Amino acid sequence: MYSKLALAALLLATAEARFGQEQSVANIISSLSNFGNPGVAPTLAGSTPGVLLAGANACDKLTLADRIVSELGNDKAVIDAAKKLVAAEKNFNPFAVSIPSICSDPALPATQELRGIVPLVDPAVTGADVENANSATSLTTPFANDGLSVADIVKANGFSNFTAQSSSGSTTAPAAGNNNNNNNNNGNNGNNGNTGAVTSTVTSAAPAATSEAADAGNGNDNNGDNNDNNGNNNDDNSNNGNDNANTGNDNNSNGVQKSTLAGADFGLCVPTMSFVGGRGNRKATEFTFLPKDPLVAKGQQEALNPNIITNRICDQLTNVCQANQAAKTACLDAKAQIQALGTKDASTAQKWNELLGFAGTDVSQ
Ligand SMILES: *[C@@H]1O[C@H](CO)[C@@H](O)[C@H](O)[C@H]1NC(C)=O
Ligand SMILES: CC(=O)N[C@H]1CO[C@H](CO)[C@@H](O)[C@@H]1O
Repeated sequence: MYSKLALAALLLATAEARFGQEQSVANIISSLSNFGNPGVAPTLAGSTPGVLLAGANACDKLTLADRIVSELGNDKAVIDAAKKLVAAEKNFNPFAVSIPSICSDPALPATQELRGIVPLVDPAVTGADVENANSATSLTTPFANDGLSVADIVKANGFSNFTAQSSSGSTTAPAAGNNNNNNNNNGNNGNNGNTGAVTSTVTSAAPAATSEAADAGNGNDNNGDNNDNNGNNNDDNSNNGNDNANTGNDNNSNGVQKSTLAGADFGLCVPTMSFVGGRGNRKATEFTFLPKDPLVAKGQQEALNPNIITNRICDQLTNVCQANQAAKTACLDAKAQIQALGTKDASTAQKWNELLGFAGTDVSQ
């Protein structure tokens, strides 16, 4: 058991190390504040991490790169920043899939200066050395791209170990490597139910949204099962391209940590809360509450009063998370309990997380 935990912790550490790049691209975009209307560059920068998360569509970052140029202009600094986004690595949940997804929409990116650039991929993926060298080259010397999607260009230049994803979200597994797997088509429909069972320890939202040790304890055993199912889905895609398989895939691959509450699906979000000292310009001894998941926290100031944050989290379940009714009901119930409790310390955040099925989440970061 210990070694399993240690392994999960190691995998998380690796996954977390890779999350930093989302923020580094966001920083590059936010440095463009001299361009466009006031406030536009920070808004675009704020949208950047979201399109690089495991749950995002692979085409979203290309659409955002186009927007950066259309809203901030085509000064070289803007183009260079948008290129970095096109070339950026998009996360994937290593517990759910073993290969990245790349956009297969030939219309994207629309901006000519951004075309012919291919993305970085996780160095752990077989073939990544070729792709990552290509990505670096493409920033200065774009590849031939006429009528081609980024996925086409990537493939034409020697890397095919990825899932092609259209703007609408449907996916096609790579042709290579799956040809022997026709038998896996049977039973594919059974995979559609995975949402409830997935207990991935990696949240696509951010490293801060995950509690390493405790999550590892919760989710470990199920991870293996999910990996197997995902394998089947991919194989089925390559053979049939059928829609049922794709639906199943979407549910499995969003990579968001699931609640242990039966029936509660928090959708794209992990609704946990932290209690941290020294946030913003506060003294190190002044502790505040904040949602851990950046998607939930977006636009929210840290608060001394936990009820502000619980209220926000419950609102966000409808606004951005696509949570189900059971999750929303659990949230309102937990909100009332926290209010009744009246405490304002780490135990308050811990209690909240526990009430929503994320017991053991590290509230200190
Ligand atoms: C794709 O990469 C994964 C992860 O490294 C590896 O397990 C798999 O064998 C690779 N597939 C092909 C066809 O190279
Ligand atoms: C079985 C299952 O949970 N399917 C869901 C997959 O995701 C879609 C879109 O979010 C839902 O509509 C399905 O119910």
